[in-house]
Amino acid sequence: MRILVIGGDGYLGWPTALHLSQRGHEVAILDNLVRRSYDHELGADTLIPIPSIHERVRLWHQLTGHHIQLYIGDLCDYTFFEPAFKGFAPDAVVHFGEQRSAPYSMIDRRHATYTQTNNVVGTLNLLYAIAEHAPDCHLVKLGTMGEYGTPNIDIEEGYITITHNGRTDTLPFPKQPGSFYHLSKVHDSHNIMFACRIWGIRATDLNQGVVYGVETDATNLDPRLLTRFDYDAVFGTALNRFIVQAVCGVPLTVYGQGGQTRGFLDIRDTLACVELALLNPADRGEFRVFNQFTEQFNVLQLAELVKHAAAAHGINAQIEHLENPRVEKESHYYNAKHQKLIDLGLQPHYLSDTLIDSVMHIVNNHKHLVRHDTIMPSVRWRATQSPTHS
Ligand code: NAD
Ligand code: USQ
Repeated sequence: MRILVIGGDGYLGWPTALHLSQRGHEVAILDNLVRRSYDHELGADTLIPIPSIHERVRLWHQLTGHHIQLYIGDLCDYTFFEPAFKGFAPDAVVHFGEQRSAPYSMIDRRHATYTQTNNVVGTLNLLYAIAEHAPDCHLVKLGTMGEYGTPNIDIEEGYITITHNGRTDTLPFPKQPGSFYHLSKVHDSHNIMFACRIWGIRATDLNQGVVYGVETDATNLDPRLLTRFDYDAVFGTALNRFIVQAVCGVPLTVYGQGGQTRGFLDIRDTLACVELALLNPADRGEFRVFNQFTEQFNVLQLAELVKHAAAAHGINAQIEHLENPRVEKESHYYNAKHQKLIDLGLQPHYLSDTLIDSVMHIVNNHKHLVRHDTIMPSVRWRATQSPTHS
């Protein structure tokens, strides 16, 4: 297949592009490298240094003989994107290319509007390009489990069958997202569903949980191929952050009671799920939703798992309950279905001490690069006193 990976310079996009290239697909990466600019803005950096995207692709070619084509530019700029899309003529597109941090979207008005404009307009451009130039192309879009929020009922995979006043219908599952970022994903889902209905596009929305881990088969071929690793309070995600904190002797930053339950998955399973979606495409006109995670944990359980794994290395990690900077339920019912990818053949990598150990090992090798001032949360959901200041 000819597969365009949008956002292929990011945490998940880069290893996915390598994985698909290794499997013999013709892969192109399209990215405007804005993720690297967020780091400059925030004074943060990936813990694992990453070469430029041109260097990465050159190295991949040297090591494996596989060529990855590069398109550097903005998905939101249709004068750039349309010719790039037509030139590559993909059979499938994997769309990772969005601003993906909830705290970043909550910094102020400017960051909220940037996030929603970037994400919603980018996806709309992609939908138009598919409809106009490659109507058979399969869109595999990275959504998020956070679209659903934490309702007091089981979460289904995309749709729920409801009987109301004696009539029954199958409708999109209700959405109660927890940040302007998560809301951008909800808007995307509605736009994609509508495009499938009116233009007959085929699309799979992968409502992914929180990803942890670093290494994949392809990136392990050479240390310079490793993907980025974020641990700062804006872009770092829970488990990755806790591991860095344990290695650095900083208390693990559990927000509030830590009862917030989420779906989690190993980065290797992200790659496997995307590949399964690509190999089993949606039908024309179908908007398919898969819940993409393998296990549920609450935040305190995760911190305790890290504390336990750290003890085996002689580290006495402390857990600190910080005042929660977010507005979210800290104790709630959570039972999300995640059967469809298993039915397609997913064999999950469950979270284990071995995985935590291997991430700890990599983190330890880069410990001297940790920027301690980026660890504590600074973005607060309710912080805005005067919404006109930005
Ligand atoms: P990331 O920020 O590391 O990568 C995103 C990439 O997209 C970056 O390289 C960035 O430069 C690029 N990009 C952003 N806007 C663009 C634009 N307008 N044009 C071109 N390129 C653009 O994020 P990630 O962690 O790899 O996540 C990828 C996707 O998966 C996101 O859509 C995210 O919402 C989703 N997701 C991530 C996680 C997670 O835990 N990391 C969990 C669930 C869902
Ligand atoms: N949390 C802590 N301490 C920390 C960091 C986070 O207690 O130091 C808590 C948060 O309050 C939240 C939970 O851990 O309850 C998850 O937070 P996170 O930062 O790990 O993940 P989140 O903000 O939900 O976002 C990440 C990705 C996003 C993706 C989402 C999947 O950044 O792109 O969409 O995971 S999901 O959570 O299923 O919506």
